[in-house]
Amino acid sequence: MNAFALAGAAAEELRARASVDSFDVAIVLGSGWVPAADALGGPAVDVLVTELPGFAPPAAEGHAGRVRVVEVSGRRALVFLGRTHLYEGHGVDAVVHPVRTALAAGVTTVVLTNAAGGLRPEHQQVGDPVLICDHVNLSGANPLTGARFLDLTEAYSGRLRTLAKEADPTLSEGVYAALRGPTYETPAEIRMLRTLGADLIGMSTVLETIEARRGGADILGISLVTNIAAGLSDEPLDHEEVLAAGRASAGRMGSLLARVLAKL
Ligand code: 6GU
Repeated sequence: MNAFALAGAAAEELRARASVDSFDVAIVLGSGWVPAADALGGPAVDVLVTELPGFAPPAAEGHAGRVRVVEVSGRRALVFLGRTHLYEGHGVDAVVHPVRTALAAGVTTVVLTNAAGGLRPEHQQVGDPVLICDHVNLSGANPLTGARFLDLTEAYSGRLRTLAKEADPTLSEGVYAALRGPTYETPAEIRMLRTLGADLIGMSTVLETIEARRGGADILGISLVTNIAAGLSDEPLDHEEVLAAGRASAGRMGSLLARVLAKL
């Protein structure tokens, strides 16, 4: 089965499990955001990705590897708890499969969240959510390989960013740069990325954004600053710190998402 047929089959299975014809919005929760899922409320139906066609086996990490069907603020949402990263080695199709599945299930708005390193400690603090206004794709991959040109002038919807700022006026905006990982950057790479105009650094999101734009969805991207990048603080980086920042901010992130969905 080709990648799009697999996504269609996964969407069909989700429709059947949830007994609904269509969904309004997809939310992809990055590692820092999975603890926020419960703050979105319920009642919810959880489906293991291992029971859906085309999903890569989840990397062991908390309660990742599930898709939650839940109504939030009157919107039917598909919430992906965790994602597949390019560095896991399953390829680009596996990385964008949740987005393809959501599009096949009728979604027209995609909220992509991630845990990111902050490159501007002057005005970013650990635990801050930041709206992604643009990206730099340094992953070395692209889901449109083999296809043709796509405009990305406003990949992250200005309308949705305005809605998010109405929900939380303290939100700032930043440019998200994605590297392939899985190593964190060296201090020299961080200096390079600051020079390139990046404000946030991570290993996800950009390929999903490209695929969602291909499908015509509007995208809201939100990074949770979980650490200050290498060389900009005295702290060495470790993944546990990234997850802990997410846990500490779960309530705030969950209510931010619920308030944004109410405005869609
Ligand atoms: Cl500092 N770098 C990358 N590539 N990804 C991250 C990160 C840093 N912090 C959270 N995710």
